[in-house]
This record gives sequence, structure tokens and C-alpha cells, in this order.
Amino acid sequence: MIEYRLDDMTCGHCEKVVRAAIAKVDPQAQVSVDLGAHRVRIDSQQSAEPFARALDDAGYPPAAA
Ligand SMILES: [Cu+2]
Repeated sequence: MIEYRLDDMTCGHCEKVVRAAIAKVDPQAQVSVDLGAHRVRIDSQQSAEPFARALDDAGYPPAAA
């Protein structure tokens, strides 16, 4: 389980962008988003690194949750 805090993820639009960025890395990933806490949880077989990079590229630099 990978968990990040995305301080810039504040609304439904952000959530869509974040989910799309994650899906690009792993379409099978299970994703849950807590907008209020600015957190995303990713359940994937992949390592965390490519997700962190994809989120950063999408404009949502991740912090450790
Ligand atoms: Cu937004």
C-alpha cells in the first residue's frame, strides 16, 4: 500500500487529474482519495517511485503521508 499527501489536491478536478496520472502508471491500481485530508492511497503491485514521479509531473508533488 502506497500513501501520499498531495497538498495541492483540493477539488474534484484535482482528483480526476491525480487518478488519471496513477492509472497511466498502473491501470489496475486500486485508488482511494480523501480530498479533505489531501491524501491518496494506491494499492498496486508496482513500486512507489513511478507513482511519485507521475504525480509530480501532473502538478501534484507528493509528500510522505
Ligand atoms: Cu482542484
